Amino acid sequence: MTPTSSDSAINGGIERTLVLVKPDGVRRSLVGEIINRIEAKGYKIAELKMLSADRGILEAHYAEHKGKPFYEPLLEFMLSGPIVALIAEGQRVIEGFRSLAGATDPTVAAPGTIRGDLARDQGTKVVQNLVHGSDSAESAEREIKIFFPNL
Ligand code: DAT
Ligand code: MG
Repeated sequence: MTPTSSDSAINGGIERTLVLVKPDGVRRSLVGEIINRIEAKGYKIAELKMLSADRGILEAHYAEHKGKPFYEPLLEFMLSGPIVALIAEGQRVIEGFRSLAGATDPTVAAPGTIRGDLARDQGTKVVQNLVHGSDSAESAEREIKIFFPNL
């Protein structure tokens, strides 16, 4: 089909979201499974890296949770091993990845979701739920800058 000027409208509204595969996902060798679900849904992986986060990066990333009972356990957990940071891209990907990830609490996350299928309560102070996904356009912009400062 010959491209027409209307294609730019059809293909418009492309968003980017920050996804993290948390240390539990890397330890359990679920990086491929998680990336596969993002790609199978039709989103593009625009950037991808493995890193060991430092405390400063995590304090910036999780600033909204400072002072909550699970804040220190959350930082400790996120420091407990390497993570994978990626930018997923596509129309409504921010909302779409949150839907793929499922509810924060893996016990009640719907089957079919990453958390619902692959995670469960481990009896820890912080919920270990395999993935992070930005929750709004503002969060995505802020979080992408934290993990990909050179973009
Ligand atoms: P989400 O990751 O679904 O956006 P969030 O931003 O509210 O959830 O919390 C960040 C992480 O902190 C979450 O993935 C797991 C952990 N967490 C959240 N609420 C918690 C709670 N009540 N008890 C223990 N851990 C919690
Ligand atoms: Mg959140």
